Amino acid sequence: MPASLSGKWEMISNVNFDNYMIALGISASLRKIAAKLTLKKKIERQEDQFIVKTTSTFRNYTVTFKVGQEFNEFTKGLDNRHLKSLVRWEGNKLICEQTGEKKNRGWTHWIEDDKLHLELFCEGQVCKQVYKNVSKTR
Ligand code: ECB
Repeated sequence: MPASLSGKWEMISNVNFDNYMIALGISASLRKIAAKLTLKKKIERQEDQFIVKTTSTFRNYTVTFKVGQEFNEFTKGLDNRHLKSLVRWEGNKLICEQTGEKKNRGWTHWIEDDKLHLELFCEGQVCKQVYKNVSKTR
């Protein structure tokens, strides 16, 4: 059973995504497309280094970081902003703070009941997504 964030995941719920995208300033036409997507995550971890790939039939987004080490993030294909991002552990939650033009922006990942949970937040809006594990087991 998946006890870590690593593996392949597929979205099974997505709450308040539209308001999160509005907070990011995403256009109505793009939000309409994005709202219909079933997002997938592939998370790879080597000690303190993570690679998080978010994929869909429309666009993909990859971020690579080391826990505790600030990095420059460019949200290419999302809201296309330049951020200073920093990821840390808080208990079993992996928390990213994304500093830039938008206030109170970031995300939190954790495992609960063998599901990958994600909160995406921006300027007071919180989008809550849950992913089921689709890693091949053999
Ligand atoms: C990669 C799929 C993007 C599909 C939506 C395309 C356009 C809408 C523009 C912006 C919407 C904002 C976010 C899209 C939602 C998910 C993309 C990744 C969110 C994220 O920051 O995930 C973190 C935590 O897993 C790792 O990058």
